[in-house]
Amino acid sequence: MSDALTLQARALAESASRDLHEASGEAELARVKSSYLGKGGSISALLKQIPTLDPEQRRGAGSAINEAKKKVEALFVERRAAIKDEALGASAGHVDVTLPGRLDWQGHEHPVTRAWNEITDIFVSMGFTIAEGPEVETDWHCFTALNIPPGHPAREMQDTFYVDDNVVLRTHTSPVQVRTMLHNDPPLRVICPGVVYRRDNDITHTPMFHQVEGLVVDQGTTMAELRGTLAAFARAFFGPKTKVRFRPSYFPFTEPSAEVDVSCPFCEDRTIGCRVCKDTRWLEVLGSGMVDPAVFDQIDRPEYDSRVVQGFAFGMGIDRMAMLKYGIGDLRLLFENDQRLLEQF
Ligand code: 2NL
Repeated sequence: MSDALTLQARALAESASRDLHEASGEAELARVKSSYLGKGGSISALLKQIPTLDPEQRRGAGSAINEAKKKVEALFVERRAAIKDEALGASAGHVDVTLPGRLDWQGHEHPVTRAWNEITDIFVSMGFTIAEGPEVETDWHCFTALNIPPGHPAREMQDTFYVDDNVVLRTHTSPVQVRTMLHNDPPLRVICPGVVYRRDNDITHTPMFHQVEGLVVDQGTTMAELRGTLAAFARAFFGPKTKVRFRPSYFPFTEPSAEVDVSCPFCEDRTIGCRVCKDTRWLEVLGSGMVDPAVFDQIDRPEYDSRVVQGFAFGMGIDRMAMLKYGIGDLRLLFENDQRLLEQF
């Protein structure tokens, strides 16, 4: 009898070992374990028979059954760990297609780029063409051709970055218009957007900034055309209700010259406390004027005879236009590339 139980116990331990090995998931493993060691399990049934044995037979059979029980428990723990490892190993080599995808980073148009494009689009829609040119210029293209003679304050060292005695970083985009006149015949309608440099660095000035200049040359061009063109531009850029006013001014390259103000687009119904126009109701946005005949005289081509052609020209800071239109209060924000600013555009 005791020999029979001992043999049965060993046979059960062996079959349990096979069954546990074949079990493929944790749930099946638990079921196999229970079928041997659970309440109605086959090894448990053997244990229940121990009290029916003769006392001298109990010890041998008892230890054989206990050994079988321990073996099954140990195999179960070992196999459970192996199944977990298999599951991890399988997922490491595969893509979980149910995970949410990683989105591409979205870029943002810089407000200066946006203003640059809006301004040039408006003038292109009026029939202007776009011209660009070098940022490093000769003294002649940048100053002399524009009626700024040697000794004029605009070309003094504190304003201009000199590369050498005759070469400068352009302080405005006017040299592009000079180059355009040297290579193209009138009638001419051109705008020149670009980067310019001045030796200035404080709250309202950066040593590099952006400018758009425009030039029209034709026969019979008048101040009225200048006024109409710039008023139409201001309404297209700031909105149709925008009012414009022209104030007399001075530039070495235009005569007469006029400063253009637009009605403040931020304080339509407001009476006090406008941070943009400081309650003046007007914003200064453009410099302009009729091209000084002395500029045409510098262009050594019969097509630009100052007794035959007239022209008007204008210039504006793109950075300033961006600040005014998008309500950016501090110029330095445009040059810091802080994502929190850029993400708003
Ligand atoms: C301003 C004023 C201005 C011009 C630029 C110009 C160019 C040529 C001939 C005559 Cl080739 N004039 N440019 C004229 C008037 C004003 O700019 O406040 N700029 C930010």
